Amino acid sequence: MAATNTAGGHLSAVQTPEEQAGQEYFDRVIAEDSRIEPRDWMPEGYRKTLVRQVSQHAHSEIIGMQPEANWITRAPSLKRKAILMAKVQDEAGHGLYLYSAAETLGTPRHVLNQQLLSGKAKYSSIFNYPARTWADMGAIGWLVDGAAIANQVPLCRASYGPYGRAMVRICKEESFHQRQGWEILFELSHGTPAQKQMAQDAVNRFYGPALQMFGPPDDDSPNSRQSMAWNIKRFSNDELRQRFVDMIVPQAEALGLTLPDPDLKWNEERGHYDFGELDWNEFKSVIAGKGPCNVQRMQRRRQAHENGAWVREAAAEYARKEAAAQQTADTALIGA
Ligand code: BYC
Repeated sequence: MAATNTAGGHLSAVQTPEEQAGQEYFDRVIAEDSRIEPRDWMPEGYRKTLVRQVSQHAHSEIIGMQPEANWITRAPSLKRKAILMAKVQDEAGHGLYLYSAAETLGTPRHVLNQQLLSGKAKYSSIFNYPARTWADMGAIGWLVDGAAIANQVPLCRASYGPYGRAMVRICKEESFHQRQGWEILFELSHGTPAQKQMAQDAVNRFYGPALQMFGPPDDDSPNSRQSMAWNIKRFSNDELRQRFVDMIVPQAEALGLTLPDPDLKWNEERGHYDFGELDWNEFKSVIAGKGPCNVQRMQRRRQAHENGAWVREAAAEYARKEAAAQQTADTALIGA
């Protein structure tokens, strides 16, 4: 009969001596709050959870390029265009670090990619909303990247080494992204009344979906408990959401903008801001594929994948030729 240990690992009666030793090492590393590395033994559930979370995160970065790429050609100045292009390129980089981290767990990149293209794998709900105006670039930077930072800074300490290390670099770049969003909104909110209104509209549209990025409420989050026991997640979805709300309320005041929640108010007793219930039916519908842009986002991704086929073929052919040339050189060396 299988039993579960404190770290959520599986102490099965049928474990081989090697597996038992691996399990003991794993449990010790988790208890010491240290790191598991790719060659270490790990429970299947731990590996699966990480592949799921890390690859979904990678897919989010890649799909997340679309709403902003949509504004590169319409950015209001050369400087803004250059900054936005750099940001979108950073998202591609984040996707690559994360796919690489996921690959160290044994699932090849093309399989992960296939899971995205077939619609089997999820990506963040937030990227299924349209970016309607230039102010949305500000709201995405400030709120979406802000939420991403609040969620991802604790992931720098995730127990799986390659994931935690990838997150360190990602978080550094995300803080620049958030600053650029803040700056766009600050300029608009201190511009003409029409510009200020445009900034307010963008914040009104992105506030709720940004808060939903942290995932469902804790009592409706099937994965949190185990992920926290394994030191993958350090805080629950609701804890991080609260932390984010507490952070953005004074920032909104500094921007001269309001957050669209009549229930938002300081709670002296809790030492936190109270905030209203989010629309969880909308959240469920978006992650079920029925958000405003799900179909468009997936169509674009599939099209981009097909358009990139010649690059993959050329790279594979180049690698084949290099390997053949190397083999010829090695043979010549042996013969000499
Ligand atoms: N959207 O048990 P739960 C970025 C799913 S990229 C869609 O709480 P977990 C950025 C969840 O996957 C932002 N699905 O799950 C990029 C699970 O379904 P499955 C992405 C969501 O894993 C470009 C089910 O709901 N960030 O920041 O413990 C430009 C139950 O949830 C969402 C990351 O991926 C959602 N919002 O916690 C700018 C960070 N929320 O898989 C910015 C890493 C939940 O069981 N990921 N689901 O079928 C995490 O921290 C965690 O995976 C989550 C969810 C907090 C997201």
